[in-house]
Parts: sequence; structure tokens; C-alpha cells
Amino acid sequence: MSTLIRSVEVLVSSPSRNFVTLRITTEDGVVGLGDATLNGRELAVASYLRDHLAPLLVGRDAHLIEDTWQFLYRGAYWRRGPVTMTAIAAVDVALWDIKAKLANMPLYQLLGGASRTGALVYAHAAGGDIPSLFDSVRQRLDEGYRAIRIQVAVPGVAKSYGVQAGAARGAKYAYEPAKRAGLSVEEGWDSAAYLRHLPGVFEAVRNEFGPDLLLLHDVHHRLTPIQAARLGKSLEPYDLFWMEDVTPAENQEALRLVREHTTTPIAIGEVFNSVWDYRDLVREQLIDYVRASVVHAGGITGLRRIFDYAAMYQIKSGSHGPTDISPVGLAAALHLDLAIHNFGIQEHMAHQPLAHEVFQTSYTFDGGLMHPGDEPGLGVAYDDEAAARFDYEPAYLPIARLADGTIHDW
Ligand code: CS2
Ligand code: MG
Repeated sequence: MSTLIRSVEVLVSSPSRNFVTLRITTEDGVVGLGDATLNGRELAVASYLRDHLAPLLVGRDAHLIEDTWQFLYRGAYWRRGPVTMTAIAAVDVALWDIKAKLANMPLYQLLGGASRTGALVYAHAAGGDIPSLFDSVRQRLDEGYRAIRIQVAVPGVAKSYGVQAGAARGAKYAYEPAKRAGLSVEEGWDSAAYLRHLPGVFEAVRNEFGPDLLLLHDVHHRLTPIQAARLGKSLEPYDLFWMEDVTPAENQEALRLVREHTTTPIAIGEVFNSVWDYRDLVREQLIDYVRASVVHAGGITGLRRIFDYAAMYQIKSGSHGPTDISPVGLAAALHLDLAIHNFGIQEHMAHQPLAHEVFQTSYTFDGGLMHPGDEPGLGVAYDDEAAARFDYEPAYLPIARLADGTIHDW
């Protein structure tokens, strides 16, 4: 029996949006999948994998997960960065998929077995105004979600983050920030208007839906530390599960100032890609949730390092799971969510039906919890024939500008 790697294929397809998938096959024909999707920069990772990693992997033993991770991380000399870490993640997840298939077990068993019956997930709700926001929340409650992220349009700002532009009242929420276009769409931003508006929105939501519903909010890196501190304070009466990415992520010290002023829990990290990005945040207990993804933080191996480090300080996981994480990436996250002790919550933005024509999944949703299923490996299969129908189309994330034209953090 040979577990040597025979082929490494980079599969790019666009069933409703772009996905990059890595497929590693052993000499004996065991197949592992990894998600290598980096939203708006997909082909950079595809090239990194195809041109630089694939030649290094063919002939290696697929069982050597940790050694391969270190080989690709240390062996590149150039460390970290989203392109590199997404590529390493795809290899890592594909190798875990293979190992679990060889063991004839669902991946979560190899990660230590289930620590819970399912992973609590949060869905998105949004609206241009309060009535449409309430409709959106009700839809999510009807679907069975127990935790809901709330985003609203900001008065005077055209096209706010997280709100589906032009959606009719009652339309199913299908916000997708990456737009298929040759250039980035331009959105607006006004922090002062946002800070004035948001507390009233949360007050209305709490009054309408009561104290038990878990409420989250994404600030999407837009505030200065003192603005973020003020936001956290003003939201305290509405008991948020977390406020996410309140300041741009590069400056870990910014969170110290926020922390000094508010008890609203803080989650951060969807653009982080290594445990080093969390070093001070965790050690100084400046956050409550580490919110990176399997796909962008070095795979199961990379993210588990982050979660284990966070566990020492009672900080929980909050896996990033938007639609740009493919079904392969979501499945990998769910296996990890089920196994780790310090699980907090998993984001769930359901994929469009077209995506499921390419990716056949075995994860399930029931009563607000998701489960990765009990197929050997990740439990995801890739349909090449279906994928061939959906060619890659360039797509970009938006940018944000202030009223005077200055580029702001999107
Ligand atoms: C967001 C994402 O899901 C989230 O929390 O911040 O929609 C994010 O904008 C995209 O993943 C960017 O690719
Ligand atoms: Mg976010």
C-alpha cells in the first residue's frame, strides 16, 4: 500500500462565485480536498500552489502532515502572508482528508473525537431599515438559527457593508461582497453617522426579539480605537455575543484601549493568518474570541495551534465562515469545531445551490447547530463535470471611500 502523493491538482471553478480547490491523490487513488479560496485574489493562490508547491509535493508521503506544514512554512523562507498561508492550508486540509479516509473515520475523530453534539452557528440578517431588518431576523429564526449577526444600512451612506443593496423587503438574504466585475465596486462610509445610528438599532432588535437571542455585529475594521471603545460601551445594554473586527487588525495594541473601556466581548481575526498575529491579543487577554479561518490561517494544523493557545486564557474560537470559504473549508472548520474544547461559535452563510452542484457535502444543520457528518474524511466530494460548467470570472471585493473621496478601511 502506497501513501505517496501521485498528483496535486488545482481546480478553479465559479459556481455562483469563485472557488479554488486543491485535490491531492495518492498512488493508491485516495483523494484529499483542500480549500484555497482567497476572495478577490484567487489566481495568486492557484499559481502559488500550481507553480511552487505541487512540484514539491509529488512523491512525498501523504501521512506526513506536520512535517509537510513545516516544510512549506519554513522551507519557503518567506513566511506568513495570506497567499502563502492559504496555499499551505489547502495542502494541510487535503492531507487531513486523506489521513481520515485511510483511517476510515470522519476527520473529527482523528482530532480527538466529538466534544459536543454539534457546533452552534450564527447566520446573517440585515436590512436597509428596521422593518426589513426585522423581516430578515424572522427568516433566520424560522430557519432555526439561535444566533444572528445584525447589519444595517447607515443613514447617508450609499451601499453599506453587509447589506444587500436594492433587496426588496422580505427577499431572502443573499449578500455577497465580491462582485464579478473588472474593477472594485466603490462603497461609502461615515463612522460618525454609524456610531450615532447603531445603538438605536440594537435597542430596537432587543425590544422586538427579547433577551435570549444571541446577537452579533461586524464592524469590519472601520473604527479608530477610541471610536471602537465608544461603540462597545454604547452597545453594552443590548448584551452582544460579540462585536467583530472593530479596528484594523494590524495593530494589536489598539484592542488594549478598547478593552479598558468596555465589557462588550471582542472577536477578531478573519484577515489574520498565523498564531503570531494573536500573540499579544491572547497573552494580554484583550479579546474573547479568536476568529480566524481554517482556510486563511494555515489549515487544521495552523488554526488548531491558535485555538490551543487561546484556550490557555479562556478565549474561545469563532470560526470565520462566509460564502468565500468553500464547502470544503466549511466542512474542515466543522470537524475542528466539534473536536476542540474551547469552541465558541461558527459563522454560517449558506452557499448558493449552484455551489452544491460542484461540492457534494455531508454536513447537516439542525436546531441552530451544524454537524460535519460521519463520512470518512471531510465528507465532501468534488464533481469535475459540474465544475466544468462554471468558468472562473474575475471578481473583486469593494473598496470604501469617505464623502470627500478618501479611501477608508473596507
Ligand atoms: C465578513 C466577510 O463574514 C464576515 O465576517 O467579514 O463577509 C468578509 O467580508 C469576506 O469574507 C471577505 O472575503
Ligand atoms: Mg467579518
